[in-house]
Amino acid sequence: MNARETIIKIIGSRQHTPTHKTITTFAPVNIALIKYWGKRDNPLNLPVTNSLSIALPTKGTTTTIRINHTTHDAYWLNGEPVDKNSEFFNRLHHFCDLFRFHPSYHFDIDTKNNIPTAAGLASSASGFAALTLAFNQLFRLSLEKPQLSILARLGSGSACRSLWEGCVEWEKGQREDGLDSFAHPYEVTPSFLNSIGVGLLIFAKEKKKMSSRDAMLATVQTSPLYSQWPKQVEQDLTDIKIAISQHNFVRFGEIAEKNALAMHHTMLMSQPSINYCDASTHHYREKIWSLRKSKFPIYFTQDAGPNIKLLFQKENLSAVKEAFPEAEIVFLT
Ligand code: 2P0
Repeated sequence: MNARETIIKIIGSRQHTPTHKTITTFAPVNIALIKYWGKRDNPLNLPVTNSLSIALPTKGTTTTIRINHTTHDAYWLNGEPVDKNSEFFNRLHHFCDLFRFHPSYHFDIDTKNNIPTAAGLASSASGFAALTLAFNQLFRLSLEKPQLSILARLGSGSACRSLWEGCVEWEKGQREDGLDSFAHPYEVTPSFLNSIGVGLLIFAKEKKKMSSRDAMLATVQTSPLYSQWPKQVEQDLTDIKIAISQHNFVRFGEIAEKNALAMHHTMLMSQPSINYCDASTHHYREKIWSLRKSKFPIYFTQDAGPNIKLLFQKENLSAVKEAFPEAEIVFLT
C-alpha cells in the first residue's frame, strides 16, 4: 500500500473538477501532550501508538492555492520562494502529486506560518493540514474530516491532528492500508480547557539539526528503550484522560511533562544519541521545577527541538508573566 493507493481509496469515484478560484485555508498548530514517536509504516506515516494533542487556535498556517496554468508548481513559504533543491520542496511536491489528478494541473501555493518553521513547533503539522483543506476546496471534493485527516497524515503524521481545535486524539489503527488511522476530537469540559494556558518559550528559531522524521526512524531502530515506549504511551494516555475527566490540572501537567521527558530520554539512548536540548532547554527545565516546588503548579512539554512550552492555569497568569516575560502566552479557546 502506498500514498497514491490511499488517495484512490479515499476519493474513489468522486468528481474532482478544479475551481479556478484562489482558495485560502487555515489550520492550527497542535501540541502533543502524549507524543507520537515512531512509525509502524514509514511511507504512510502510520504510528506505533495513539497520541493526544491540544490545538493553539491562533497559531498556525494560512495557505493559499490556485491552479497556475504553467508547466510547473511554484511554492512560497512566508513570502520567499521555496528552494527547488530543498527537502521541503520535495515533500511538498510529493504531496501535491497525490492531488495532480491530471498531468496538466500545476499549483501556486503560498504558505504562511505565524510560528517559526521547523523549530519543533509543529509547523509541518499545521502546514499539511491547511494544504489538505485547500486541495479539498480546490477540487470540490467535499470530504469529511476523518478522510481529510487520513490525507493530511500522508504529508506529515501529526498533521492529521491539526484539523480541529481543542483536544484531539489520533487513533493508531490496525489496518495495513491505514484507513483506520486518523484523528478525532477528544471531549474536554470547556471550563477545564479554558482554564489552561500555554507559554511558548521560543529561544531557538533556526532549523533543527535532524528532522523528526529521521530522528523517529533512528530511535525505533537503535534505542534500547524503544521497546518500552508503547507501554508508556498506553499508560500515560489512560492517566491523562482520567486527569482530564477529573479536571485535575496537576496530574494533567505531570503526565504531559513525564511523557515528553520519556520521549527525549528514549531518543537520547539511540546510537548515535539524538539530543534536541540545548543550554536554554536545561535552564528553563530547572526554572520550571524550582517554581513548581516553591510557588505554583507549572509544567512543560517539549517536541523535536530545544524550545519549551509551558503548561499552567490561567489563575497563575500574572505569576507566569513575571517569571517568564519572554514567553508568548496562548489560550486554548
Ligand atoms: C508529536 N512530533 O506527537 C511528535 C512529538 C514531534 C515530537 O509528530 O515524519 O513532523 O511527518 O510523520 O509529524 C513531529 O513529527 O513527522 C511530531 P512525520 P512529524 O507531535
